[in-house]
Amino acid sequence: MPSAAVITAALTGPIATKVDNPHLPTTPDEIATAAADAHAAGAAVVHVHVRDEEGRPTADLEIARRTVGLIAEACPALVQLSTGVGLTVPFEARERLIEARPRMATLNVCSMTFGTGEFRNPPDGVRRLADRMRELDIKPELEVYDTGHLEVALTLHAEGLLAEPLQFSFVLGVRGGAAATAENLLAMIARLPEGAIWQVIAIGRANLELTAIGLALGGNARTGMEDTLLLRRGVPAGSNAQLVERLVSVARALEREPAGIEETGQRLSLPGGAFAQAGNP
Ligand code: KMH
Ligand code: ZN
Repeated sequence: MPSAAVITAALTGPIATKVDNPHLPTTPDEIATAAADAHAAGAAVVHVHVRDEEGRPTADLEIARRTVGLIAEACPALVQLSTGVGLTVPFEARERLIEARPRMATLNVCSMTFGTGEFRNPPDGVRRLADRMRELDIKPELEVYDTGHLEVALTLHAEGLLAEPLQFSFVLGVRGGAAATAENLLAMIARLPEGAIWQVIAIGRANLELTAIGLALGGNARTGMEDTLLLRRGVPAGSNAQLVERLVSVARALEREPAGIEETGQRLSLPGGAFAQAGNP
């Protein structure tokens, strides 16, 4: 029988603004409300970027702490804080964000060209961040934008910096990373170690198709206004919850029920159990 699919809602991201879509949540309160609605629609995990008062991506620890706390008050969804933050924020500020003590956080394993900018993830910094995540019992999601990044992640594992099960996001369609094609996805899946957990993050037009292919192949799935502002071609998303509802219906059509919090915690071997209080040191 096919397993349940862990659905992640990427609520905000670093790039879009309310001008692009007025429903984009940007303040801690808006993000917490969007998290609760996305959770009610079927998301077990919420992937969170925070913004400053001007709406710019920030690694401000106080804003992150407030946001993680408000989400924990609003719903039991597992909080995955982005340490990718945004291209304008230095790595050394980004890595401190995990001191806000989310249950999960992203670990971008390589530097790369990212669209017209640069995404800096230096090897020593990545190792330091992975080490600190282990110390704090924060589950890393390994962000892999190309096949070479996957090899670096496997090296980190071989060095003892990552606990099993390894959790991967295959990010496809960033200019500077692998293109959003089924062939690229299959090549990456073929290199996964036994027992690894994975999902597709497909940027742009191929978002829904590649997410569906990922689900059909046994992966988990992510949606949300970080990845797409459109419900379908020409139709802006009215909320993150609407995007989650759409993804849940795709998953169910493939006989993949959305995984609940407890099952997600077990599948990811989250330390402290699925319901350990988010935001607590
Ligand atoms: N925004 C995506 C390209 C992160 O936030 O650390 C990947 C992502 C990674 O969500
Ligand atoms: Zn992100």
